[in-house]
Amino acid sequence: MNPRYVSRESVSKPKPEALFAAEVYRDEEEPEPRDAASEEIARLRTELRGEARALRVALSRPAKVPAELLAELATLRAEVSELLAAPKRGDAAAAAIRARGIEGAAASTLARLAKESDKANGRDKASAPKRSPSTNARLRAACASLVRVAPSPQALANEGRTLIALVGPAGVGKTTTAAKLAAHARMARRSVALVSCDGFRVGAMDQLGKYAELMDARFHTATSGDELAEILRSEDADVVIVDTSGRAVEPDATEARLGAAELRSGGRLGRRVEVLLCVPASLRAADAARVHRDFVATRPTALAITKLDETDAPAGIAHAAFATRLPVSTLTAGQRVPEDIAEASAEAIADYLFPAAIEAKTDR
Ligand SMILES: Nc1nc2c(ncn2[C@@H]2O[C@H](COP(=O)(O)OP(=O)(O)OP(=O)(O)O)[C@@H](O)[C@H]2O)c(=O)[nH]1
Ligand SMILES: [Mg+2]
Repeated sequence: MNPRYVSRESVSKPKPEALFAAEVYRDEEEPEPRDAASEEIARLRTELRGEARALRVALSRPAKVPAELLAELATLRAEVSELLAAPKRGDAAAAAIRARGIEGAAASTLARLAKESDKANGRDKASAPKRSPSTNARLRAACASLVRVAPSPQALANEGRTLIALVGPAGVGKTTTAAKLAAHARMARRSVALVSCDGFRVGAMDQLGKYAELMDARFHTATSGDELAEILRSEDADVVIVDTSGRAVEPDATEARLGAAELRSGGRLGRRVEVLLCVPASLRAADAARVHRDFVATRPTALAITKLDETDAPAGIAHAAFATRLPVSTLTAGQRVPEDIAEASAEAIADYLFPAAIEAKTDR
């Protein structure tokens, strides 16, 4: 594990009510759509109108507005406003962002944040002249506004009773991350119970059961929401880790119970609940919103970015943070259990998205 990435000091506390840093939400008058973005804006607007109609219909019924719909609506709104503020081509920061594989509204947001820091710097210069930061430095600072960081469940598990659940698409590394977290908790002398909800894929329960055996952890399987709730209520291990299947979560799925008020409200479970939405570092912008929608029923609390070792341009960090508004708490970069896992930090995320090595290329 890289010791640079495990410092608790560099990890800021999450602010549940603030989805992004304040500057991301700055109100501004909508300029006229520019040619390059107008087609995409028109498409998103049509989609947004459709979502708004569906929302009105849902609101007119006594039933609650589905969380998936609200999540999608919020993403679409943010995408439209960011595309309206799309930067000009030829802008050095925009070119660097494209070169790192960051697309869509996440790219526009980063470019805008970098530009804003430019203006602020210009004002600074008038009063106290100093060398302006490089494009790379401005982009690294912009990353810190776009991608929030939350304390890792790895650290939280050492402090009190914790439930950590891993949700996300198939094959992204949920079970491996569960095993890494379990191993770290055992190394910190915490008692651990592993729970598998994955009765879908052949051998999935055995995979987690084998890890439980190796780590001297209790092991449970849950095939329904009721079974899962019962296990979570009765299990007294310090750390309970729930592994799930990689399918989109339907309301009657076992893992849908993770988002239920009976487990989440007012600490009724008697433990801190962390639901990690696992996404690959290579996640494309177009897929990030869908991943959020597919797993929002489990009410994720943070992102775990996996397979950072498999790409040189881990734009998925920016795409997932933008689409889900969740902070990043966990980074995994390899298959080794327990070594290849680290707590997220603003510095590590900036290093991945805009490494110092590209400074010379992006500098003005
Ligand atoms: N390179 C790399 N491989 C990883 C990482 N995390 C997991 N893997 C590998 O990815 C593959 C799938 O990992 P799993 O943990 O089984 O993924 P999963 O999300 O549980 O998969 P399903 O249960 O099928 O949805 C395995 O070969 C893991 O060793 C990582 O950070 N980097
Ligand atoms: Mg699995």
